[in-house]
Amino acid sequence: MNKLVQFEKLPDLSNKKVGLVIPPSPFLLDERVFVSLGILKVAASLEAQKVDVGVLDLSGVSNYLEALKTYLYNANIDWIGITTTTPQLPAAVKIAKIIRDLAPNLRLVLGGPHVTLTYSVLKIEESLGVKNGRAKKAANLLESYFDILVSGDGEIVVFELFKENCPKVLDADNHKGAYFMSDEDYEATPMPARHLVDLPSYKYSIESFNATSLIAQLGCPFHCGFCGGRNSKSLRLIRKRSEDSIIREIRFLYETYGYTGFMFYDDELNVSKTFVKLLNDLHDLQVELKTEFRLRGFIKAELFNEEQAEAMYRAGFRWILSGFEAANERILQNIDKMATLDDNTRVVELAHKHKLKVKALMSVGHPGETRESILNIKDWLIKMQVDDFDCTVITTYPGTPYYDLAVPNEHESGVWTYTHKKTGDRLHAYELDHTETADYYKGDPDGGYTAYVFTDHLTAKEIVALRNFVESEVREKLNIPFNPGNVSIRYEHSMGQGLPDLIYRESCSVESNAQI
Ligand code: B12
Repeated sequence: MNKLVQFEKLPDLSNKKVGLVIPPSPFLLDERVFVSLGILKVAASLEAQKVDVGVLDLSGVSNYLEALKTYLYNANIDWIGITTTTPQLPAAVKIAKIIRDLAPNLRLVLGGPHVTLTYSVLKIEESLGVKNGRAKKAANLLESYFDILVSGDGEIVVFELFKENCPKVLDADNHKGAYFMSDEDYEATPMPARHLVDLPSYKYSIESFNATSLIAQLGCPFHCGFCGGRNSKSLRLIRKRSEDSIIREIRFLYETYGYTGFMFYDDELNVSKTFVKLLNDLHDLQVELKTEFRLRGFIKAELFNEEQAEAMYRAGFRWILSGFEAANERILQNIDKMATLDDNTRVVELAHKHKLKVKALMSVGHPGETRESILNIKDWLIKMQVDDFDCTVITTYPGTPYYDLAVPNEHESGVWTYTHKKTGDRLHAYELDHTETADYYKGDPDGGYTAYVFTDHLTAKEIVALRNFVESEVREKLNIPFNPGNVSIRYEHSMGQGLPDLIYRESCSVESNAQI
């Protein structure tokens, strides 16, 4: 039986009104490419119970605090919820301060990946008997800014937020708890409430097909050292929904918005045992609709095979993306990537054989990283003739094994050191206050990168310089142009007064500004 049956026991919520906020991400080159689907899943769950939900989407709004003030002035809501990743946290905190000032009695809730990950590290600290460790301090800071913190799946737990005596921290990241979605719950929860944001203002295309994103399946069972959520059940355990449910969402996006391009944001599509069935169903849908789709998504290298490649092409994939990360066996081992360099090479060959282009996702700043291991990336990308690539400097956010398993450096205060259990290679990271520093690894590639990590062989600055060198060399040799596509929008103040909800639903009320 699914946990959603508890909805039937809910009191009537039809007179309730909730505001949900997507903070800006000024560190992204273009904030209106992919919408935050997680908070829209929460919105959909609320709407299914007749709650009146408004979404204040501040993505790409440069004067977002002005927009927030107007929203608060007009909104008559029962509580307000903000979503946040770690680099969005400084903006989320600024938003929280304004809300505290202007609406001191409004219940202020924070959810999203940063909360989930912070509390997942706290569980590790507690299990090790660590008192007042860095996760505890980070959690205390969050608890000082927000009334309620929600970790994990939002769809079921969100109804607790209407209760007067709601606990300070709601743990929906516990797979044995009442709020954690099973496959059955995942199937039963409504798709993201995309109608609450101005979806057409998010611009993305796949091979000129107007595109949007969706998630077919949750969770990644692997344990790459740089990746957030390896100790979080909601980010780690696979939750599947039926192919029918995925096809329904795609059909809806096609019929409602006219999208024919779909970016799957599943961590890896091919961990699903029924991936090929999904691909066949996608093909059949296009036959039925007498249209063609273009699709894009991530695959796990060592699981990729001929059957998948063939079915992917047939379903409309022309690109695959894979987090190869490194081109050096020892670094791959230090990442705990599972895939070997041979696996990665095989993926590119297999994809090209099936006319699939490859975007190689690479990263530097791993334990034991050297000048040579970074230059290996350049050589491998050029040798494999990849069609596109991305090379970032890693960030040790809370919830990544590089953060969770690090200990204070014995020589340098303010530095934490992760040591790989087998090779003994080390990664050092500067301690950061994530409420203040938008630690990111994808900024302005033209000199805008900051690294907060270093190894025994390379300083943070050297890692950045080598990354920049790899980027420019590979782009030049493979003739891959860099496309910054920076669009920012300004909240149009005069039109906003009195119509706060509509401001963000209709593109006519935001002024498209500054093509930089
Ligand atoms: C799609 C995606 C993107 C897209 C869209 C971003 C977005 N905001 O959705 C793009 C490409 C833009 C992107 C960029 C980045 N991403 Co990203 N991304 C993802 C990915 C693959 C899926 C996100 C998703 O939709 N998940 C599914 C939904 C259902 O989950 P959810 O968002 O967590 O929401 C649920 C709960 O958190 C909760 N919830 C969320 N908000 C709220 C609010 C309230 C009030 C409540 C009650 C509950 C609640 O309920 C939701 C439904 O269950 C995740 C990995 C993953 N599998 O989740 C990484 C992930 C979120 N990204 C991550 C990172 C690191 C980044 C970047 C920093 C990378 C970069 N190179 O720059 C940037 C930062 C972007 C930003 N704006 O902050 C990390 C975040 C780590 C962290 N510490 O925050 C993740 C977790 C990947 C990882 N495993 O490390 N990303």
